[in-house]
Amino acid sequence: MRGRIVKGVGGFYYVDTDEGLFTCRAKGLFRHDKMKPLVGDYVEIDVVPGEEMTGNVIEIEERSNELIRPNVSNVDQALIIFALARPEPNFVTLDKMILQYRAQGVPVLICFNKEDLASDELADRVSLDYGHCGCRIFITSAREHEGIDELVSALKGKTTTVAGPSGVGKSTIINCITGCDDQETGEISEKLARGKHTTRHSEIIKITDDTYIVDTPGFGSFELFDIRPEQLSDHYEEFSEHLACRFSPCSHTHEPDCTVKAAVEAGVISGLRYDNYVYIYNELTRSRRY
Ligand SMILES: Nc1nc2c(ncn2[C@@H]2O[C@H](COP(=O)(O)OP(=O)(O)OP(=O)(O)O)[C@@H](O)[C@H]2O)c(=O)[nH]1
Ligand SMILES: [Mg+2]
Ligand SMILES: [Zn+2]
Repeated sequence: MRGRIVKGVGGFYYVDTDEGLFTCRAKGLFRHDKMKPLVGDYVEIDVVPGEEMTGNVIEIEERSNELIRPNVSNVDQALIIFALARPEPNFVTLDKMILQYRAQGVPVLICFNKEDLASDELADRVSLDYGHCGCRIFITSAREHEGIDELVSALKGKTTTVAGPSGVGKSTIINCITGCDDQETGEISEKLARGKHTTRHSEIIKITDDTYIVDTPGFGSFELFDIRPEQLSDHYEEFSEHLACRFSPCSHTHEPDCTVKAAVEAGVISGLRYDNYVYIYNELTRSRRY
């Protein structure tokens, strides 16, 4: 029987099939070729006779892609969710996430949630700063059900994984979309204004027959890998029209007659995005020395 792994916990894989949800093991079959079943995998299962809704995963179909963070497969796009407040957004982390997915060829949507807790100025500013980064932007309040309909229409017919720090409202937004309270959500810690890592395992939720969203655990920090500093600017959509620098290659950090820097000074490229670019560039350059 064919199905899709919707969740994996403690060696068990929950496989959604036409006949319902089967609890499966993988029986060490994949240890030889080091292929671990992932949430998102389409698989073939053998039903265990005489036991209720139990099976074994015997084959994993070829993946269209495999994300590292979160570790899920066969996704069409990533929905990065940040809160405008509680927790405060870290834009360097956001930019690293955008870079990581773009480098993997995964289209990115960005959702700034908790609009109800933020000033209009902040919502406007992030819309401007991220308006040209090549990702669609959504401003939402899951609490007040604002902006959710636009988000839903961007998910149609696709498998979307959410990603973002703990406590930004990933599970709350999914509950808002499905209209159920199935995903567990957790209050922000009062003292630190941080999430408490409420979601522990990635899980696919079916919105309609061909629309899926993956709830994922939030993270504390996010580090880039597999991007060389000299490739970094390739992933900045807003730089692409301003690449007539005197030096080639140009790192766009210190060289004279850099047209990227000129565009920043003219206010055409967001200063926030550019400053974060320089920060990330320097970080990648430093880490390469060791
Ligand atoms: N004010 C406000 N609070 C929100 C909003 N969305 C979510 N919250 C609250 O933020 C807290 C964290 O929400 P969760 O949905 O658990 O966050 P999460 O991103 O899934 O967190 P992890 O599972 O830990 O990664 C909960 O108390 C939610 O009620 C919003 O739009 N506005
Ligand atoms: Mg959650
Ligand atoms: Zn330059």
